[in-house]
Amino acid sequence: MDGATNGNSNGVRPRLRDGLRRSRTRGPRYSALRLVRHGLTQEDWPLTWHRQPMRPRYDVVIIGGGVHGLATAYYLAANHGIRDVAVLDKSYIGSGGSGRNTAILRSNYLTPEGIRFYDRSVKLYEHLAADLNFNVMFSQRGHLTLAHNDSSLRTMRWRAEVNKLQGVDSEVIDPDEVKRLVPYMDTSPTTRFPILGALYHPPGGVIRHDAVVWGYARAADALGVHIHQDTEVTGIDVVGDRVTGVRTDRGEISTPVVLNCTAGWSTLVSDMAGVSMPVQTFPLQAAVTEPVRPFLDTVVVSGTLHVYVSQTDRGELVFGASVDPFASYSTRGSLEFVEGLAGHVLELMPALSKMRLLRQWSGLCDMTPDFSPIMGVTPVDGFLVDIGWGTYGFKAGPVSGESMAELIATGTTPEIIATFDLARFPEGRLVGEKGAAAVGH
Ligand code: PYC
Repeated sequence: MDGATNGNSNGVRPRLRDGLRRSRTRGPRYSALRLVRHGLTQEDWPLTWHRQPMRPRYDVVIIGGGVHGLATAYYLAANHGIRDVAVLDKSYIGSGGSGRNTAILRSNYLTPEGIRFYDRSVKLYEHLAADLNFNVMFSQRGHLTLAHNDSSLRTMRWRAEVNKLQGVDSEVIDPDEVKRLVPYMDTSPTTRFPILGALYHPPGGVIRHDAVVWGYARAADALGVHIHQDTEVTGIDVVGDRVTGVRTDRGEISTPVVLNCTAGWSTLVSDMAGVSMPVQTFPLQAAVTEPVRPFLDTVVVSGTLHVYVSQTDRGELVFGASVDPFASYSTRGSLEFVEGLAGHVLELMPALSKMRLLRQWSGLCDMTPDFSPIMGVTPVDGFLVDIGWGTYGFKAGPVSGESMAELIATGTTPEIIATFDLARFPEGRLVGEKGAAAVGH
């Protein structure tokens, strides 16, 4: 595998390397002292990121201003000194999957490759607030995946063993221990779906997803990256087998490197470069309740009941389910979802029957055949992808950004993402992660 330029070293990498500067230029730092000063002087805070004029040329153009696109831009600038980078989003940053997911982080996957990859992401998330000087509110409160039958208990044991071998903290616990962690859970053996045990993953938790997007945007902007919101890509120019630029509704940009970091529209964007992807897009719905006093310390997932729930710092319960059972680009909520969700939540925690839902929403999930992403080079030189993120994209933002930035800067695919290449589909090297998806699909 040859890296960013797909084996073609004609110009892109040397030029990018020429611009390599390692200093980590930062904008004004947030600190308690600044907070007091701003309070006293009533000065305006500086803009978190800036609206820049669009240049006719960039070294790298990233399509998609979610966590993956912004993290890639940040690591290109911070780790490799590549700052002539544009991030384009057809709407506002974080308006896609990054602002619509249920913000669960974990690394308790099934395959060694998947576990190592998501574990690196959790590690980067652990230090993100300090790295970005932005409070991303990562709360490592533990993550429980319930098993309601023998076959899921067997999968939990399998995952626990592979996790341990990879150095990731996971173990199977019994219903009494589940009850200790979640006192409101109905763990009695007479329920319709009795809990036989659970995979407990202490490093898992939740984060403030918008803060992650804003933190990466602020840090990338401070390093010279241009973030262009409301800028829709309408075409990708390919000459011979090499990318030469993108067309947008605000004009054309020439560039030797285009990275598709879109979720939900990844096939449409890849089609523009003439690269077809084994991806189908499904809506995924979620909902949030009114706030109540804190009572749920862990993240709870039930694959059998197709539900996951966590409590925010404000006290709301955040719920999600499996993807809708039909491919679609619709982001409308449905009554069927809310009815099914409520029934399933009450199977687990009957005491919640009086809680009221506040809001529901939906996002788009690009599902691949093996429930693993597609990352790396494509048959078009300079056209790279970081797509196929199903229902697990947000948790992979930092590691994806770090590795895609390395690929672009060095031209070599980092080992940690090598297994997620596009070529695995024709070559039959699938990385089956369905058994570790949050819920059944
Ligand atoms: O994979 O942890 C997960 C997840 C949570 C919600 C959707 N996917």
